[in-house]
Amino acid sequence: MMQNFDVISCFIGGNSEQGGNYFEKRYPATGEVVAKVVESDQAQVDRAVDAARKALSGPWKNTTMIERAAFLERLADELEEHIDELVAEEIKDTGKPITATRNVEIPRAIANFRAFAAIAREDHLKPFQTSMLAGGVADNMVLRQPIGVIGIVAPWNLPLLLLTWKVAPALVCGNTIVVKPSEHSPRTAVLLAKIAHQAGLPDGVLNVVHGHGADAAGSFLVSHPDVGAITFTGETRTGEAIMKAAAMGPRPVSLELGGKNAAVIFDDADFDAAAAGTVRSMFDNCGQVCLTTERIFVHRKIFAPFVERLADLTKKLQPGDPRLAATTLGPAISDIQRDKVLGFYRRAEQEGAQVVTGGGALQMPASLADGYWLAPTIWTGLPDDAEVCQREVFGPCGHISVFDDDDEVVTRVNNSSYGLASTVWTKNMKRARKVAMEIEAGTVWVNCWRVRDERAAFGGFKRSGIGREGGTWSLDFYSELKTVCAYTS
Ligand code: NAD
Ligand code: 6OD
Repeated sequence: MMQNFDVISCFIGGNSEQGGNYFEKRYPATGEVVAKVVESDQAQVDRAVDAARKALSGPWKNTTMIERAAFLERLADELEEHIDELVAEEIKDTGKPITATRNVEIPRAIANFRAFAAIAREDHLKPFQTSMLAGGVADNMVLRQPIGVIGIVAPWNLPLLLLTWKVAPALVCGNTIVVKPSEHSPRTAVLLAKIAHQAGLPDGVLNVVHGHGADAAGSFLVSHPDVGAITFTGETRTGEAIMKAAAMGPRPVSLELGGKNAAVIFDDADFDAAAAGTVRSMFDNCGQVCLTTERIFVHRKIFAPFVERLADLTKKLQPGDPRLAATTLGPAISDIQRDKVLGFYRRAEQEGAQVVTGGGALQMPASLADGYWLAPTIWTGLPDDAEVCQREVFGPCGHISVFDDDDEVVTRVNNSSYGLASTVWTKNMKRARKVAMEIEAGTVWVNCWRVRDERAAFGGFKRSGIGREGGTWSLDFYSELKTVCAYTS
């Protein structure tokens, strides 16, 4: 049977590399084993880091930021040529619906290269002139230099999008990279590395290893002493383990972690837009986006009709074969994730939740019956300290609470250990501004959701992360800043 599987290899020093051990990868929509993936051991991770270290003194060393920006644009062109393949590979790993993958996710992943090319071109660090007591001046020039080998540990929910968000700025700053994609989504990382190599990236500049996280390839990578900085997107608890590993050195670490994001719908909101936007923010990617709304606060005056509208719109979601254009809801990434989410569903009901819609697994037609399908679920009636109002579920569900006034709702939104994102729906922009300033979150959307400009800062307050990505914040993370101070006369 094994010979029918795709074999997903590593990419090290410009070459595909097999491994001694493999693990099985299943297609989430059907549960079938569709690939075997290399489980990189310590020696393979060491080889990848060594290849990246050696590449630092190869032809890549002599490139300028402007040349690297031009390469990023060339790479974006090449990726566009391969868009169908990237879409197909991403779907095989994740079961994402094709329409969103083809129209949003993969194009946005490619756009990260164009965005960081533009950001690099516009980057100019300010010089300072110091007057010397003895006369004359010294010119202080602040310059960027690469850090060295960057270790990237990536999640499975938006695999290529979140990976290129790190690879693009790391490359434009002149670093070399070892990526460990999630064990659930290994394909597009390797395809990216191969396409980049074909587009002219020198051997060893972008390497990919595979495997699991704890006590496996992930931890081998982040604890490798030749990795100069570590960037991670994933769960908060994993972030804690990665930060401990980064302390050895110590090395800089960037952590984009979990969220328990709230939406606030005021009674003066555009009702239709708020309802449609909230449903999208709850169920996009089957709720598997760190920015997903899992807590919804609705003003008492519109509570009943709003809950009814959310339920109606939720029932219109179309679960089905991810390769069909009409499908709008895909499966969970794995049986473990599905069961974890079903555990939350069960305990919410035990805590007294009223199920407005959903509440269990989805019964699918025979061809999809063994996939990891979850009913999109809405609850009401729970207190703010209930489990599903506090812990990140990372599934297609959310709880709706009623509120009466602005100060009250801000306090309740902030009653969370997370602080990644929030959404506010109101036509009163003065109110929107005040509430946005008071909400403890790295991003607050007003009358929209998940609109992102790559030049803006992105990251979390509280347990949602450390550091910011985006624009020059990414350039700062991926470069050493050096001041050259020259006395000129
Ligand atoms: P995860 O933390 O389980 O895994 C992420 C990556 O870390 C995987 O590649 C995994 O193999 C690796 N890993 C796990 N343990 C490790 C260890 N001890 N050392 C090194 N690497 C290790 O996260 P996930 O399940 O892939 O993603 C879901 C979580 O990620 C959710 O909490 C979600 O909110 C969060 N997330 C956050 C953002 C953000 O931008 N803030 C984006 C996407 C996902
Ligand atoms: O959509 C984005 O740009 C983005 N950064 C999403 C992060 C999602 C985390 O799961």
